[in-house]
Amino acid sequence: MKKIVITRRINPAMVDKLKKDFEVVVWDEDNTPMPRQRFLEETKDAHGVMTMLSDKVDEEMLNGAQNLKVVANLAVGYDNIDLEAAKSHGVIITNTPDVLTETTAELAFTLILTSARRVLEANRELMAGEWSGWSPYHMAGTDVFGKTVGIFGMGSIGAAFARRLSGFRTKIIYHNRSRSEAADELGAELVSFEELMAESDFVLCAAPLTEETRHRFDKAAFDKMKRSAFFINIGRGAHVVEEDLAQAVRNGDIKGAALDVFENEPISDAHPFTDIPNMTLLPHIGSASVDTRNNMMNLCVNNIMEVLNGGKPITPVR
Ligand code: 8YV
Repeated sequence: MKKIVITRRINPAMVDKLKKDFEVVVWDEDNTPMPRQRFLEETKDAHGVMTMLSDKVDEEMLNGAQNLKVVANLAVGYDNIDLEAAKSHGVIITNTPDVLTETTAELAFTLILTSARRVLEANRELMAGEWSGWSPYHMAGTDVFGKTVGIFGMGSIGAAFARRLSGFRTKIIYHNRSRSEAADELGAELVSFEELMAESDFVLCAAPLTEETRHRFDKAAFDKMKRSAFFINIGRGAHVVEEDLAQAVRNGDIKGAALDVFENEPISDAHPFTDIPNMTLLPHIGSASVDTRNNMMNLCVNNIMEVLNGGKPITPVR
């Protein structure tokens, strides 16, 4: 029987589906990944693997996994995977595009409004019993309507986010490797990185991580932003030089930031971001709705089954 390794607890119905035809090993501890050593051990004789972000699929792992045919990554991003190495070992990599687009755009929208309207600060004040009364500027935030929103990375998530802005009468500008048809339809304007940073009241980073975008948001980039502007990141933490962002927010060079992703996840309460009040921080939950996570798992399971049954992957990474 071919063996499949799954590095997290997933929907049991999907494990049962796989168990009909395969031997399945699941790391069944909630919220913790299969430890690296165990991952290397278990994948030695595996034919298929379902991974998440923190599982590194690299030369070391691939060298040890001689039977491996397919790795299904439970994410649209695949920066945890060495694609070149996978190719040279003849291993197919799949991801989960499309099924998470709308859910992730909703989280981006949640972040923009939460930070603009100081929702977490206001909630913390109330919960701490510190709401002492009403005054005109008490917890006064920033309007989103009528502002300029800049999107870095106009892929499907960036476009789904931009579509949601239509009721807010915002001007939308974007920076992308190439012109986007979806953005054109929304009347969004393609601009340089410098223009994006300088003109936006809200900058949303929704790009996949590449070597060109790694640490793109550094001091020089934040220095270009308006002092009244917000930075929002739902892409990858490594787009940002975190120290530079912390400084920019602390010094008041920008108004605030909202982040769902960090360079080294998970972060703890010792991370410098956690004592900055005008930072909205979430534990990488962009695609975390039950429906979407089920759809993502289902797509991974189907990709693995297709490949191991001699068919073609449904959503291969190219
Ligand atoms: C994943 C994500 O759920 O799809 C991505 O790239 O960042 C999230 O949707 C997360 O990475 C877990 O693998």
